[in-house]
Amino acid sequence: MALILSSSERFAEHQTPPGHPDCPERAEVMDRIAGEWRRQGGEVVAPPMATAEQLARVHDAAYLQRIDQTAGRALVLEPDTYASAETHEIARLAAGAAVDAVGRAMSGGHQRVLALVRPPGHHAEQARAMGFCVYNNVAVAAAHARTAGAARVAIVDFDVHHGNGTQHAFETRRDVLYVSAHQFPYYPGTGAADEIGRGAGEGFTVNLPIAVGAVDADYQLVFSDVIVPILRQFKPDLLLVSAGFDAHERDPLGGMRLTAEGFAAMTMELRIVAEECCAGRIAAVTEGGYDLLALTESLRAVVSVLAADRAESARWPSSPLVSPTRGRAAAAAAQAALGRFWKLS
Ligand code: SP5
Ligand code: ZN
Repeated sequence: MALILSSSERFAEHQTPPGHPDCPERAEVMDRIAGEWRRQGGEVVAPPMATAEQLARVHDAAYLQRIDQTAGRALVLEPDTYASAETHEIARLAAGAAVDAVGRAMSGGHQRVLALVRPPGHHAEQARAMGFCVYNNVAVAAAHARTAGAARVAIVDFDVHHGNGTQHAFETRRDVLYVSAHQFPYYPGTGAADEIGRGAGEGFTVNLPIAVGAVDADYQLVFSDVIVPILRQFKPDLLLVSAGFDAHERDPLGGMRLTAEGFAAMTMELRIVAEECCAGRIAAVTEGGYDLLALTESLRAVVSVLAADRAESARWPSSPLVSPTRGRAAAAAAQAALGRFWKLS
Protein backbone atom coordinates (compact mmCIF):
# COMPACT_ATOMS: atom_id res chain seq x y z
CA MET A 1 0.00 0.00 0.00
CA ALA A 2 1.22 3.48 -0.80
CA LEU A 3 0.21 5.09 2.50
CA ILE A 4 2.20 5.00 5.74
CA LEU A 5 0.96 6.41 9.03
CA SER A 6 3.36 7.77 11.60
CA SER A 7 2.11 7.55 15.19
CA SER A 8 3.28 7.27 18.78
CA GLU A 9 1.51 6.70 22.10
CA ARG A 10 4.05 9.12 23.56
CA PHE A 11 2.12 12.09 22.11
CA ALA A 12 -0.20 11.77 25.14
CA GLU A 13 2.76 12.67 27.39
CA HIS A 14 2.62 16.36 26.41
CA GLN A 15 0.29 17.49 29.18
CA THR A 16 -1.91 20.58 29.21
CA PRO A 17 -4.12 21.95 32.02
CA PRO A 18 -7.61 20.48 32.47
CA GLY A 19 -10.01 21.87 29.87
CA HIS A 20 -7.25 22.90 27.45
CA PRO A 21 -8.39 22.20 23.85
CA ASP A 22 -5.16 20.37 22.95
CA CYS A 23 -5.84 17.59 25.44
CA PRO A 24 -3.94 14.28 25.69
CA GLU A 25 -7.12 12.48 24.62
CA ARG A 26 -6.41 13.78 21.11
CA ALA A 27 -3.41 11.45 21.09
CA GLU A 28 -5.70 8.55 21.99
CA VAL A 29 -7.85 9.34 18.96
CA MET A 30 -4.70 9.31 16.81
CA ASP A 31 -3.63 5.96 18.34
CA ARG A 32 -7.05 4.52 17.54
CA ILE A 33 -6.77 5.64 13.90
CA ALA A 34 -3.30 4.09 13.69
CA GLY A 35 -4.60 0.85 15.22
CA GLU A 36 -7.43 0.66 12.70
CA TRP A 37 -4.95 1.17 9.86
CA ARG A 38 -2.68 -1.56 11.24
CA ARG A 39 -5.61 -3.99 11.44
CA GLN A 40 -6.37 -3.28 7.78
CA GLY A 41 -2.84 -4.42 6.96
CA GLY A 42 -1.44 -0.90 6.73
CA GLU A 43 2.01 0.13 7.90
CA VAL A 44 2.45 2.32 10.99
CA VAL A 45 5.89 3.64 11.89
CA ALA A 46 7.19 5.20 15.11
CA PRO A 47 8.64 8.67 14.59
CA PRO A 48 12.19 9.68 15.56
CA MET A 49 12.90 12.90 17.47
CA ALA A 50 13.96 15.85 15.33
CA THR A 51 17.63 16.73 15.73
CA ALA A 52 18.88 20.14 16.86
CA GLU A 53 20.22 20.68 13.35
CA GLN A 54 16.80 20.02 11.78
CA LEU A 55 15.01 22.32 14.25
CA ALA A 56 17.66 25.04 13.81
CA ARG A 57 16.64 25.48 10.16
CA VAL A 58 13.49 27.22 11.48
CA HIS A 59 14.06 28.05 15.16
CA ASP A 60 16.83 30.06 16.77
CA ALA A 61 19.39 28.48 19.06
CA ALA A 62 18.37 30.36 22.19
CA TYR A 63 14.75 29.22 21.74
CA LEU A 64 15.80 25.57 21.34
CA GLN A 65 17.81 25.92 24.55
CA ARG A 66 14.88 27.46 26.33
CA ILE A 67 12.62 24.51 25.41
CA ASP A 68 15.33 21.99 26.36
CA GLN A 69 15.48 23.68 29.77
CA THR A 70 11.81 22.91 30.40
CA ALA A 71 12.81 19.24 30.88
CA GLY A 72 11.19 17.81 34.01
CA ARG A 73 9.19 20.96 34.79
CA ALA A 74 5.71 22.32 34.10
CA LEU A 75 5.43 25.93 32.98
CA VAL A 76 3.51 28.38 30.85
CA LEU A 77 5.37 29.22 27.62
CA GLU A 78 2.72 31.80 26.68
CA PRO A 79 -0.93 32.15 27.81
CA ASP A 80 -2.16 29.39 25.45
CA THR A 81 0.86 27.12 25.36
CA TYR A 82 2.19 24.94 28.17
CA ALA A 83 5.20 22.73 28.70
CA SER A 84 4.96 19.70 30.96
CA ALA A 85 7.86 17.56 32.15
CA GLU A 86 8.14 15.64 28.87
CA THR A 87 7.14 18.35 26.40
CA HIS A 88 10.72 19.03 25.31
CA GLU A 89 10.90 15.47 23.96
CA ILE A 90 7.35 15.15 22.70
CA ALA A 91 7.59 18.38 20.70
CA ARG A 92 10.78 17.04 19.14
CA LEU A 93 8.93 13.82 18.34
CA ALA A 94 6.16 15.81 16.57
CA ALA A 95 8.70 17.70 14.47
CA GLY A 96 10.65 14.47 13.90
CA ALA A 97 7.51 12.74 12.63
CA ALA A 98 7.05 15.52 10.07
CA VAL A 99 10.71 15.30 8.98
CA ASP A 100 10.53 11.51 8.77
CA ALA A 101 7.31 11.75 6.75
CA VAL A 102 9.14 13.93 4.23
CA GLY A 103 12.01 11.45 4.05
CA ARG A 104 9.60 8.63 3.32
CA ALA A 105 7.59 10.60 0.77
CA MET A 106 10.78 11.67 -1.03
CA SER A 107 12.31 8.20 -1.14
CA GLY A 108 9.54 6.74 -3.32
CA GLY A 109 8.02 3.43 -2.36
CA HIS A 110 5.42 4.69 0.05
CA GLN A 111 4.87 8.13 -1.35
CA ARG A 112 1.89 9.14 0.80
CA VAL A 113 2.46 9.68 4.50
CA LEU A 114 0.21 10.93 7.31
CA ALA A 115 1.91 11.96 10.55
CA LEU A 116 -0.44 11.95 13.56
CA VAL A 117 1.13 14.35 16.03
CA ARG A 118 0.62 16.75 18.90
CA PRO A 119 1.50 19.41 19.92
CA PRO A 120 0.57 21.11 16.64
CA GLY A 121 3.06 23.41 14.91
CA HIS A 122 1.85 26.10 12.53
CA HIS A 123 1.64 29.00 15.01
CA ALA A 124 5.16 28.46 16.38
CA GLU A 125 7.53 31.26 15.36
CA GLN A 126 11.33 31.28 15.02
CA ALA A 127 11.82 32.20 18.67
CA ARG A 128 8.41 31.80 20.26
CA ALA A 129 5.82 29.19 21.23
CA MET A 130 2.30 30.24 20.32
CA GLY A 131 -1.25 28.90 19.99
CA PHE A 132 -0.56 25.44 21.50
CA CYS A 133 2.50 25.04 19.21
CA VAL A 134 6.10 24.57 20.40
CA TYR A 135 8.05 23.69 17.24
CA ASN A 136 6.75 24.41 13.77
CA ASN A 137 6.55 20.79 12.62
CA VAL A 138 5.60 21.49 9.00
CA ALA A 139 8.07 24.35 8.56
CA VAL A 140 10.88 22.13 9.88
CA ALA A 141 9.72 19.41 7.47
CA ALA A 142 9.68 21.82 4.50
CA ALA A 143 13.18 23.04 5.33
CA HIS A 144 14.29 19.41 5.52
CA ALA A 145 12.69 18.65 2.15
CA ARG A 146 14.81 21.40 0.55
CA THR A 147 17.94 19.56 1.71
CA ALA A 148 16.54 16.19 0.60
CA GLY A 149 16.15 16.87 -3.11
CA ALA A 150 12.95 18.92 -3.37
CA ALA A 151 13.70 22.17 -5.23
CA ARG A 152 10.14 23.45 -4.75
CA VAL A 153 7.93 22.61 -1.78
CA ALA A 154 4.26 23.58 -1.45
CA ILE A 155 2.52 23.73 1.93
CA VAL A 156 -1.28 23.74 2.02
CA ASP A 157 -2.76 24.57 5.43
CA PHE A 158 -6.49 23.95 5.99
CA ASP A 159 -6.49 24.36 9.78
CA VAL A 160 -9.22 26.87 10.72
CA HIS A 161 -6.52 29.22 12.04
CA HIS A 162 -3.93 31.01 9.90
CA GLY A 163 -0.45 29.46 10.14
CA ASN A 164 1.42 32.63 11.05
CA GLY A 165 4.60 30.79 11.97
CA THR A 166 4.78 28.87 8.71
CA GLN A 167 4.05 32.00 6.66
CA HIS A 168 6.77 33.95 8.46
CA ALA A 169 9.33 31.16 8.04
CA PHE A 170 9.08 31.29 4.24
CA GLU A 171 7.54 34.63 3.26
CA THR A 172 10.70 36.01 1.64
CA ARG A 173 11.34 32.80 -0.34
CA ARG A 174 9.99 31.52 -3.63
CA ASP A 175 11.14 27.91 -3.18
CA VAL A 176 8.52 27.21 -0.51
CA LEU A 177 4.95 28.17 -1.41
CA TYR A 178 2.61 28.64 1.56
CA VAL A 179 -1.15 28.45 0.93
CA SER A 180 -3.68 28.83 3.76
CA ALA A 181 -7.48 28.75 3.84
CA HIS A 182 -8.67 29.94 7.25
CA GLN A 183 -11.40 31.70 9.18
CA PHE A 184 -10.83 35.47 9.06
CA PRO A 185 -10.95 37.71 10.96
CA TYR A 186 -9.91 35.34 13.72
CA TYR A 187 -7.00 34.15 15.83
CA PRO A 188 -4.08 34.79 15.30
CA GLY A 189 -5.04 37.89 13.28
CA THR A 190 -2.66 37.36 10.35
CA GLY A 191 -3.60 35.88 6.95
CA ALA A 192 -5.30 38.77 5.14
CA ALA A 193 -5.44 38.34 1.35
CA ASP A 194 -2.90 41.13 0.83
CA GLU A 195 -0.20 39.18 2.71
CA ILE A 196 1.37 37.73 -0.44
CA GLY A 197 5.01 37.38 0.58
CA ARG A 198 7.86 39.88 0.48
CA GLY A 199 10.87 40.57 -1.73
CA ALA A 200 11.84 37.49 -3.75
CA GLY A 201 8.93 35.68 -2.09
CA GLU A 202 6.26 38.02 -3.41
CA GLY A 203 3.42 35.92 -4.83
CA PHE A 204 4.52 32.77 -3.01
CA THR A 205 2.33 33.31 0.07
CA VAL A 206 -1.34 32.69 -0.72
CA ASN A 207 -4.01 33.56 1.85
CA LEU A 208 -7.69 32.71 1.55
CA PRO A 209 -9.39 34.56 4.41
CA ILE A 210 -12.88 33.04 4.75
CA ALA A 211 -15.74 34.52 6.77
CA VAL A 212 -17.10 32.54 9.74
CA GLY A 213 -19.82 30.02 8.88
CA ALA A 214 -18.31 28.61 5.67
CA VAL A 215 -19.52 25.19 4.48
CA ASP A 216 -17.98 22.47 2.30
CA ALA A 217 -19.08 24.32 -0.88
CA ASP A 218 -17.09 27.42 0.15
CA TYR A 219 -13.92 25.37 0.51
CA GLN A 220 -14.70 23.57 -2.76
CA LEU A 221 -14.80 26.94 -4.49
CA VAL A 222 -11.51 28.22 -3.09
CA PHE A 223 -9.83 24.92 -3.95
CA SER A 224 -11.11 24.89 -7.55
CA ASP A 225 -10.63 28.59 -8.30
CA VAL A 226 -7.41 29.42 -6.44
CA ILE A 227 -5.59 26.66 -4.56
CA VAL A 228 -5.47 23.93 -7.22
CA PRO A 229 -4.65 26.31 -10.13
CA ILE A 230 -1.76 27.89 -8.18
CA LEU A 231 -0.38 24.50 -7.14
CA ARG A 232 -0.47 23.30 -10.76
CA GLN A 233 1.43 26.37 -11.92
CA PHE A 234 3.96 26.18 -9.06
CA LYS A 235 4.65 22.48 -9.77
CA PRO A 236 5.98 21.42 -6.37
CA ASP A 237 8.40 18.50 -5.98
CA LEU A 238 6.64 17.68 -2.70
CA LEU A 239 3.27 18.66 -1.28
CA LEU A 240 3.06 19.14 2.49
CA VAL A 241 -0.30 19.50 4.22
CA SER A 242 -0.94 21.22 7.55
CA ALA A 243 -3.96 19.09 8.29
CA GLY A 244 -5.98 20.78 11.01
CA PHE A 245 -9.53 19.60 11.60
CA ASP A 246 -10.85 22.55 13.58
CA ALA A 247 -12.89 23.88 10.63
CA HIS A 248 -15.25 20.93 11.30
CA GLU A 249 -18.84 21.86 12.19
CA ARG A 250 -18.52 20.26 15.63
CA ASP A 251 -15.26 21.96 16.59
CA PRO A 252 -15.49 24.06 19.78
CA LEU A 253 -12.92 26.66 18.63
CA GLY A 254 -13.66 27.17 14.94
CA GLY A 255 -16.80 28.75 13.52
CA MET A 256 -16.81 26.86 10.22
CA ARG A 257 -19.15 24.07 9.15
CA LEU A 258 -16.99 21.54 7.28
CA THR A 259 -17.92 17.85 7.40
CA ALA A 260 -15.62 14.83 7.46
CA GLU A 261 -16.51 14.34 3.77
CA GLY A 262 -15.32 17.91 3.12
CA PHE A 263 -11.91 17.08 4.64
CA ALA A 264 -11.81 13.96 2.47
CA ALA A 265 -12.59 16.00 -0.66
CA MET A 266 -9.87 18.59 0.11
CA THR A 267 -7.39 15.76 0.65
CA MET A 268 -8.36 14.14 -2.65
CA GLU A 269 -7.90 17.45 -4.52
CA LEU A 270 -4.40 17.65 -3.03
CA ARG A 271 -3.62 14.02 -3.80
CA ILE A 272 -4.62 14.58 -7.45
CA VAL A 273 -2.34 17.63 -7.71
CA ALA A 274 0.52 15.65 -6.13
CA GLU A 275 0.06 12.85 -8.66
CA GLU A 276 0.10 15.37 -11.51
CA CYS A 277 3.09 17.38 -10.28
CA CYS A 278 5.31 15.20 -8.15
CA ALA A 279 4.71 11.48 -8.59
CA GLY A 280 2.15 11.56 -5.78
CA ARG A 281 4.59 12.68 -3.08
CA ILE A 282 2.39 14.07 -0.30
CA ALA A 283 3.06 14.28 3.44
CA ALA A 284 0.24 15.43 5.73
CA VAL A 285 0.90 16.43 9.34
CA THR A 286 -1.87 17.07 11.85
CA GLU A 287 -2.43 20.51 13.39
CA GLY A 288 -5.62 21.44 15.34
CA GLY A 289 -8.99 19.68 15.66
CA TYR A 290 -10.48 19.72 19.15
CA ASP A 291 -13.76 17.80 19.04
CA LEU A 292 -12.74 14.20 19.57
CA LEU A 293 -15.56 12.71 17.47
CA ALA A 294 -15.00 15.17 14.62
CA LEU A 295 -11.27 14.45 14.78
CA THR A 296 -11.90 10.68 14.66
CA GLU A 297 -14.28 10.86 11.70
CA SER A 298 -12.20 13.39 9.78
CA LEU A 299 -8.99 11.41 10.22
CA ARG A 300 -10.77 8.23 9.12
CA ALA A 301 -12.03 10.02 6.01
CA VAL A 302 -8.55 11.38 5.20
CA VAL A 303 -6.92 7.98 5.72
CA SER A 304 -9.42 6.39 3.38
CA VAL A 305 -8.68 8.95 0.63
CA LEU A 306 -4.91 8.58 1.03
CA ALA A 307 -5.17 4.78 1.19
CA ALA A 308 -7.24 4.31 -1.98
CA ASP A 309 -5.40 2.55 -4.81
CA ARG A 310 -6.35 5.22 -7.32
CA ALA A 311 -7.11 8.90 -7.08
CA GLU A 312 -10.65 9.43 -8.33
CA SER A 313 -12.11 12.88 -8.73
CA ALA A 314 -12.88 14.49 -5.38
CA ARG A 315 -16.39 13.87 -4.08
CA TRP A 316 -17.48 17.13 -2.50
CA PRO A 317 -20.63 16.82 -0.41
CA SER A 318 -23.50 19.00 -1.54
CA SER A 319 -24.28 21.76 0.93
CA PRO A 320 -28.01 22.18 0.38
CA LEU A 321 -29.56 25.63 0.48
CA VAL A 322 -26.26 27.39 1.04
CA SER A 323 -24.58 29.22 -1.80
CA PRO A 324 -20.81 29.60 -1.44
CA THR A 325 -20.77 33.35 -0.90
CA ARG A 326 -17.96 33.19 1.68
CA GLY A 327 -15.77 31.09 -0.59
CA ARG A 328 -16.47 33.40 -3.52
CA ALA A 329 -15.48 36.48 -1.51
CA ALA A 330 -12.26 34.83 -0.32
CA ALA A 331 -11.38 33.68 -3.85
CA ALA A 332 -12.06 37.16 -5.24
CA ALA A 333 -9.80 38.76 -2.62
CA ALA A 334 -7.00 36.31 -3.38
CA GLN A 335 -7.42 36.81 -7.13
CA ALA A 336 -7.18 40.58 -6.71
CA ALA A 337 -4.01 40.26 -4.62
CA LEU A 338 -2.29 37.53 -6.64
CA GLY A 339 -3.61 37.88 -10.21
CA ARG A 340 -0.32 39.36 -11.42
CA PHE A 341 1.63 36.30 -10.21
CA TRP A 342 -0.68 33.45 -11.18
CA LYS A 343 -3.17 32.78 -13.96
CA LEU A 344 -6.51 32.67 -12.16
CA SER A 345 -9.81 32.55 -14.02
C1 SP5 B 1 -3.04 24.71 16.31
C2 SP5 B 1 -4.27 25.45 16.73
O1 SP5 B 1 -5.37 25.13 16.26
N1 SP5 B 1 -4.14 26.41 17.64
C3 SP5 B 1 -5.27 27.18 18.03
C4 SP5 B 1 -4.93 28.25 18.98
C5 SP5 B 1 -6.18 29.04 19.32
N2 SP5 B 1 -5.92 29.94 20.41
C6 SP5 B 1 -7.00 30.80 20.74
C7 SP5 B 1 -6.53 31.78 21.77
C8 SP5 B 1 -7.53 32.80 22.13
C9 SP5 B 1 -6.88 34.04 22.73
N3 SP5 B 1 -5.87 33.77 23.67
C10 SP5 B 1 -5.24 34.90 24.25
C11 SP5 B 1 -3.88 34.61 24.72
C12 SP5 B 1 -2.91 35.62 24.18
N4 SP5 B 1 -1.76 35.00 23.65
ZN1 ZN C 1 -6.26 25.61 14.52
